[in-house]
Amino acid sequence: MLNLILFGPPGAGKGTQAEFLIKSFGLIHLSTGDLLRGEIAAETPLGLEAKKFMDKGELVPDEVVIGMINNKLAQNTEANGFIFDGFPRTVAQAKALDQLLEEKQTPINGMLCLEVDKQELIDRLLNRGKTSGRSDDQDQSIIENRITVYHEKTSPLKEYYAAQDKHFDINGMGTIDEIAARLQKTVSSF
Ligand code: B4P
Repeated sequence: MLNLILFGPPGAGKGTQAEFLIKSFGLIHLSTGDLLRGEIAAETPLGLEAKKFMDKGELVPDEVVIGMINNKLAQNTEANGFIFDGFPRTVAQAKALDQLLEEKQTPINGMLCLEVDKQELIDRLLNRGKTSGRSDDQDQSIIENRITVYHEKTSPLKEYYAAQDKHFDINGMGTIDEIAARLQKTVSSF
């Protein structure tokens, strides 16, 4: 059983690199961003609520996101492990995840934090916004708010996982293949 967290600011390459890790290690991908966008596309009450926050670049309330992850874990009891992409994003979410995994006796093995310069993040997201249709990628002020929210609410999680000896910084600058190789090397050591 291997449980990994892919961590980093918006545009750091979490979704991109998750695809490589899933193939290499046979894990189930749980991206809260993708799950929320699925709820929005299906126009569910949860999606309509989440959209109000996502359109402004704010975090969706913890209880909404934790409930969604809880459901997905319950639906995948036979999995080899999970890659949590974009989750947890607050200390409350991290504590809830630890509790859910403790019940299954399958703790997090490592939290992999992709480090990328701010201007590179903005360039990547504006570039994706040209084709993705994601409104949160099309406006520089919303992107900058997402990066600010990351520094205020999400980056303190590095200390949370460092205290458990589970925090690993990965250089997220360079080509997608170069970064995938760095991640692969770290995960192979677990
Ligand atoms: P997410 O969907 O998680 O979006 P993200 O942070 O932008 O990361 P993503 O994985 O999509 O992008 P990537 O860096 O791979 O979250 C969106 C919103 O949902 C949040 O703002 C929040 O409102 C809400 N939300 C999600 N989870 C939540 C939670 N747990 N709690 C509360 N709210 C939550 O890639 C970005 C771009 O860079 C892509 O176009 C990619 O092709 C490109 N790229 C990647 N690597 C590259 C490289 N090496 N070189 C050049 N380009 C690269």
